[in-house]
Amino acid sequence: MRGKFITVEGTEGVGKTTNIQFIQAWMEKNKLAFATTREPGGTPLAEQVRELLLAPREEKVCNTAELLLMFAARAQHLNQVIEPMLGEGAWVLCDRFTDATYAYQGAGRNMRDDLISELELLVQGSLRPDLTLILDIPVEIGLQRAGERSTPDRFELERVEFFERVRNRYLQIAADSPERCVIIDASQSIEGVQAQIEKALNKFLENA
Ligand code: Z5A
Repeated sequence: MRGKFITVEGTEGVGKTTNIQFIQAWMEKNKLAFATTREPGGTPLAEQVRELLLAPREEKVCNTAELLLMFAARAQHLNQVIEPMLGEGAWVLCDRFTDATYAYQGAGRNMRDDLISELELLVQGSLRPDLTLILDIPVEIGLQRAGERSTPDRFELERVEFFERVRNRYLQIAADSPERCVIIDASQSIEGVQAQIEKALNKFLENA
């Protein structure tokens, strides 16, 4: 049987990394074969593209180049990791996927949704996540959390308004796809956030 594809999304510092560890433990507890991966990245080539995308640089990266690099990394990741794992029956847990492109390149960079959906069709065909957990938090809190943790990458150097647009798009995606997306209130304590995640995962597993 084909595996399930679960993605975790949200704005900066929302706690994806922290909670992906919790989801891994939940999968082990439920004896599910799974692989954890991330975007951009997930293969040696795609990780190199990630480095290109995240490194702060003096040269302005044009929006089209950024969008194409995201989908180039995704094409490789799908071909080398995601599709084979799902085909073997493993669940795939992915830190960000195409919802991030609609949120960051679409809403953040003001790129047209129809261009993104054409690339989505080219690269993914009909593949979409089975479940997407959208961790939601006021932008200032997320940026504060992320800032305390590491030096900013090229995206984290953006203004607050950029991340407000990203956050609003994620909320819109959740409203448009309620059968796939669950919003998690990530402003709560780590225990509170993980209780919400566990509830969503248990419900998904019951129906899987
Ligand atoms: N990007 C894009 O533009 N288009 C695309 O299509 C894709 C990506 C796929 C890299 O993503 C960048 O790529 C991203 C969008 C762009 N922009 N940036 N930057 P990334 O996912 O690798 O990077 P990130 O969003 O910055 O994630 P992050 O910095 O790794 O943050 P996080 O994983 O969400 O947070 P965390 O490390 O788990 O937590 C941050 C801190 O908060 C840490 O100290 C925790 O201990 C703490 N924390 C976590 N939860 C809590 C709670 N509940 N209470 C208190 N403190 C907490």
